[in-house]
Amino acid sequence: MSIRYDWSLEELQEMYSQPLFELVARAHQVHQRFHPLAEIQVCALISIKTGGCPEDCKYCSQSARYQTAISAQPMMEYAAVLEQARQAVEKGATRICLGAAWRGVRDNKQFDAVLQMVEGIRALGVEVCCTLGLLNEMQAERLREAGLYAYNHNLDTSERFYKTIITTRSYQERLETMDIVERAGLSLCCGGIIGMGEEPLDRLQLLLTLAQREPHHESLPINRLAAIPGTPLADRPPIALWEQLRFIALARIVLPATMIRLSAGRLDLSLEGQALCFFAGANSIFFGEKLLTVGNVSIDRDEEMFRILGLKKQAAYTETTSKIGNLTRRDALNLGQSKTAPKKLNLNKLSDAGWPQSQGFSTPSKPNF
Ligand code: SAM
Ligand code: DTB
Ligand code: SF4
Repeated sequence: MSIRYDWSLEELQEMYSQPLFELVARAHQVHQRFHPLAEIQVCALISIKTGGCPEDCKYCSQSARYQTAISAQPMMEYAAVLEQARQAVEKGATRICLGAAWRGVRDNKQFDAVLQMVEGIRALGVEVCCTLGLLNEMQAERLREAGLYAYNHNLDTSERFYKTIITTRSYQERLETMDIVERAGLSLCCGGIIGMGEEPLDRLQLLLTLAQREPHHESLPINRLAAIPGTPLADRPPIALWEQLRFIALARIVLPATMIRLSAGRLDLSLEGQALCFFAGANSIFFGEKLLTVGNVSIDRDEEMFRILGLKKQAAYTETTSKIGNLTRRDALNLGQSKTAPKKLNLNKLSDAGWPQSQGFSTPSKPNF
């Protein structure tokens, strides 16, 4: 069972169209091989600069172009951010993500303030992540020097569908920022939104774009669209759990070592629905009553879910117990390297126990595309 970078769209289509249990069974085998099954990474979000964003992302409550309940707020003060982070850590979060409603980072006092926040939160002993929009090399370097561990920058969907959702920046600009993040030695968190009206093919194309990057990135957030009143996507119907499950399972198969985060939209899922998502390969969540601007599952309910399912919160910077050949998951993803361009892995070193496909999983003769 090795990490592959040469997946084709046809292979993804075939797997996606398998009977659900066959797809999920295969994903679960991969999950078991690469991750401790009972461990869930717990992250917390802090919206340090909310609202008033110049971008036109059709899903977002924070775009100044749409009449939503969110208005532009001043940037949060250092002390308030640190206090929120401290409380989240006390409740078990091991990664704190700071979000700003910016098109991108500018070299100004606000960025200096973000660097201070990163330093302060890093000193709490947890992983710090930022999502601040587009970024240049110098800014990525300064973030890393301040102690930043990860940077979230989502592709959101396929390049084709992206153009119908965002017109103020290109897919190519997003890809360039992703490269800058990785070249600076930061861990890349990149995922998307499902349920915006895209075709399954768009979701597959997003996965293919990510799975063909070498080495694979560390973390894939999967957001169910939070349909925000006032945005152009306000009336989108919720996506079926079955579509989400297929997407998670496929992501687990093509990005075996990557963390998969059940991000926006957990409030729409029952405990049983979430359990299925974890079984199919999800292994991270956002903890806390609020995401950036919308509500999230209460901590009490999440604690109850952890208890019922026997889940444990993953420690920060954890080397998972599963080994990939003689490499740890983090080695395999080439994490923790700094400054230099990501080095290519010698995959011949990885043990190959054979893909589950050799175990008789059938694929339907006619994929549903
Ligand atoms: N402004 C920065 C950017 O766009 O990269 C960072 C913040 S932005 C809110 C981070 C991510 O949140 C987006 O890329 C999108 O995937 C997700 N997101 C925003 N609004 C959402 C919504 N209504 N439903 C689901 N996900 C959403
Ligand atoms: C990500 O992919 N999801 C998080 C995090 N990265 C920044 C944000 C979810 C936002 C949900 C909508 C809101 O709260 O406004
Ligand atoms: Fe701005 Fe980010 Fe929202 Fe787009 S997703 S409008 S860039 S805050």
